[in-house]
Amino acid sequence: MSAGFPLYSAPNAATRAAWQGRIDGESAALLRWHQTVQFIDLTQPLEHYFDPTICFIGYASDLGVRANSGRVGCADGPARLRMCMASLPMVEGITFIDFGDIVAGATVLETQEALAVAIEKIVRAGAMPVILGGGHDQAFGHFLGVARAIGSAPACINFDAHLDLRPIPVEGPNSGTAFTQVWDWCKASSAPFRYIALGVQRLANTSFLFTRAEQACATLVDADGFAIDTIDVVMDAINDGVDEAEICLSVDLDVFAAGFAPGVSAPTAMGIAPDASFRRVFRGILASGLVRGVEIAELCPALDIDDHTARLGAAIAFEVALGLLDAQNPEEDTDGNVEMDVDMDMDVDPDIGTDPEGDER
Ligand SMILES: [Mn+2]
Repeated sequence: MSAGFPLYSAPNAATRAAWQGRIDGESAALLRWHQTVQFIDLTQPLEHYFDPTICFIGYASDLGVRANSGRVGCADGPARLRMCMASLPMVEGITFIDFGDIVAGATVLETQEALAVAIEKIVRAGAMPVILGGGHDQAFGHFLGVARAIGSAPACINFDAHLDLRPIPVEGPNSGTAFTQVWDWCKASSAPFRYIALGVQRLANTSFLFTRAEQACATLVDADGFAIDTIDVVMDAINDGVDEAEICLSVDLDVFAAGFAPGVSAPTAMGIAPDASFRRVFRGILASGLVRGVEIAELCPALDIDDHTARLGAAIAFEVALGLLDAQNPEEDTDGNVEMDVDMDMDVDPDIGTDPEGDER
């Protein structure tokens, strides 16, 4: 803990212990994330990161899930994600830093504010924060930190079975209210609320919540939208919703079907698959170069089966690293399918699957 950085826990022995994994050698071509990740105390002055840099910060709190009557345990999510990311192969050109964790305070609001302080500092230093969750109440801290750093309201793109637009109870916010908080913040700041919810489940939200989404002028793509032949429609919808703003990108792991993501507070029977359709959309968003922060939310290790959900979260972090490279080098179309137009035109090439490099990863 530190004055100015409330509820912050700098990388410690447990943080380092999580980053253990296979060692094939020390040459660049053999390295894995755990061999190169740096540990930095966020309370220290940061250099400016001119090269692509991913900064992990854990949101080790399930206060919001508890307050939302969900199954608790996601406070252990950050540690498990680190363990599953440890042996991922190095992505050349990306620097990885672990800044430790935000830990739960007395209230959700206080914990969100602590995250916002950390995110603002990371974004101001020119790096890409990747929040390791943690309850989805983290999304408001994420938004707030980015908004303060860039001086405007970013768009929120949220892969989630749930709309997370619940009214805020008198007791305070919870894991189902983060985007209501963003909406309220935007109203209070006379800023547009740009909310794009992807993979939304009809059965996971009451019609009251869909009405609220309509009132908020949110862009919704339901789970059926994630088919290879509808990606261009999804991309157009995202483009329209983002409206050239900078982006906070959120992945609530319960957007995926329970078979892929059992280790979440609220599993989704018919969720989307982490397949090529999802990956093309996810990469397309990152390739825009407008993403200022990413979060992986709601991993609950105690409910997981053989780390399926934790590994999926780690795989998403890997996609972020690849996407960040794509965003840096838009002319090098390593993906092979998504046009990386810096004008935020994330249309998909109609010749899907014809590029021999397209399926390499
Ligand atoms: Mn959520």
